[in-house]
Formats: sequence, C-alpha cells, structure tokens
Amino acid sequence: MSTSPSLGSQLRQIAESLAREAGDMALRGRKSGPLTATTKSSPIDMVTQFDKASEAMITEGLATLRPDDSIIGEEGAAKKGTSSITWHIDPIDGTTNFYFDLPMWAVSIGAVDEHGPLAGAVYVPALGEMFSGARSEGATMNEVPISVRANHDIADALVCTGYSYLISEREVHAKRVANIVMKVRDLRRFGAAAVDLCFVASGRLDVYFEEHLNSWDLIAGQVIATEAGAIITDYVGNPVTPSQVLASTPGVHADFIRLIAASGPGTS
Ligand code: LIP
Repeated sequence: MSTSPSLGSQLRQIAESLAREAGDMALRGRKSGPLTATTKSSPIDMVTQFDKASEAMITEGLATLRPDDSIIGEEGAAKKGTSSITWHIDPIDGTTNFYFDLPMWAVSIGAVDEHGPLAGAVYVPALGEMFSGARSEGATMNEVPISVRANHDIADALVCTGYSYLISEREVHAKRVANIVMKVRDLRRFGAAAVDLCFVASGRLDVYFEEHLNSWDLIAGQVIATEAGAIITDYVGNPVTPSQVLASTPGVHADFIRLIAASGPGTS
C-alpha cells in the first residue's frame, strides 16, 4: 500500500524546486550583465534587479502551486492566504556577497504552520548546494543526510556571526565578538544567515549567532539546522526569534550562552 507524502515533504519539494529555479536565474543574470543596485534600510543594505526577479519568480510559483497560502518576502511580497501555511522568502540572502560576486549567497524559502517552521530549502547556486529539511523528516544537502559536528569543547568551536546593516547596532556586537574570538577556535563572517545556519547543520561550523534578522533569513535554515541536530535559541536559551539567533551543535550550546553573557550586554 503506498502512502502519500506528508505535507512537510510536499512543501519541502516545492521550496527546493522554486529555490533552484530562482537561484539559477539569478546566478546566470549575475554572470551575464551589469547589476542595478539601490539601497534600503541603510546605505549599505542593497537590493538588485535579481533580488526582485527572484522574489517574483517564487511568488508566481507559489500562486500556482499553493494558492491558499500566505507569503512574506524580503522585497515586499505580502499576501494573506486562507490556509494555515505561511511562506517566508529571502530571494537572495547575502545580497552584498551577490553584488561583490562572492559565492556565499542563497535563495531561502521556508514554510511555517501553526506549530512553527515545517519545511524549507536553502539553495546556494554558486556552490551548487541544495540544503533542505522538513519537521521530523531530517535534513539533507544535495539529497545526502546531514548532521551537526560532534563537539563538546568551546575552545575547539568554529564560530560564525553577522552584523546588522545599521552601524548603531554594530558597536555592541563588535565588542562582544572581540571577547568571544579569544575563547574559541576561530571566527567567520560569511554574510548570509541562511547559509550560516546550513553550515551549522552540516557540521562546517559549530556555532552561528546574530541579532536583528528577519523571518525570511531564519525559517528555512531553522528547520534544516534543527533537523540536523542543532539547538536554536536566543542568547539566553529561550525560544529563538529573528531578533536574536544562536544555533549550535548541542555540546557547546550552554557554554556559548555563558560566553555571550560574559562578553557584554545584548541590544535586543
Ligand atoms: C543579510 C544576512 C546577513 C546579515 C545581514 C542581512 P540580506 O541578509 O543574511 O548575514 O548579517 O544583516 O540580514 O540582506 O543579504 O538578504
């Protein structure tokens, strides 16, 4: 007797296929002609024609495949649907990297239901890597199961962070990071939150922490990292929100919370 795929599995497939289509379009466009960039929340927060084209492609796809769902997108997509599913879309996460032709940018598409993040895909076109996951169904990279790195030693931890586009919000974080970098193996700043979460999920990083994100930066990576065995909370161990994200392999999570507390006040 055949069983039909779960809703999470169906939404994961949709997220994968739309992320791949939009990401490949953006990669081809990036390689073939000039970029048109304008700025948003600050003079260094950019949006290109491919952020907008990617979001349009994804929302059109969802309108066909999931016409009753709600949508929230970084470039303005906002639709109130009638189903229990809301899609959170970052059409290009890591736009600065995209602009500078650095490979660390992704299309991030996550679906939330009444219980929280249900399914998501993060596609990194320049690396040819598709991360995806669904609640209780595991996480994969290019269809191979992934899991967090086994590490219990904070001094051995490879840590990644990110900085807000708002300079006023960077000061506290910069001081905190200056303390933390002396207590861990090393620190990275790749510039795309969704990719950072997937790198924790796949064991390429032990810890990722950042403040002042938006839901479209978080949801898809959250379900992927959680399914890969990561713990995701805010900086004091409460349920994560986009305003404060700490994702890590379980063995260093409590120690990293203590390290953040010892490294200066938060801004949230
Ligand atoms: C960006 C993040 C990045 C973070 C920035 C910004 P965008 O998303 O992924 O890691 O540090 O503040 O939110 O704007 O490139 O989609």
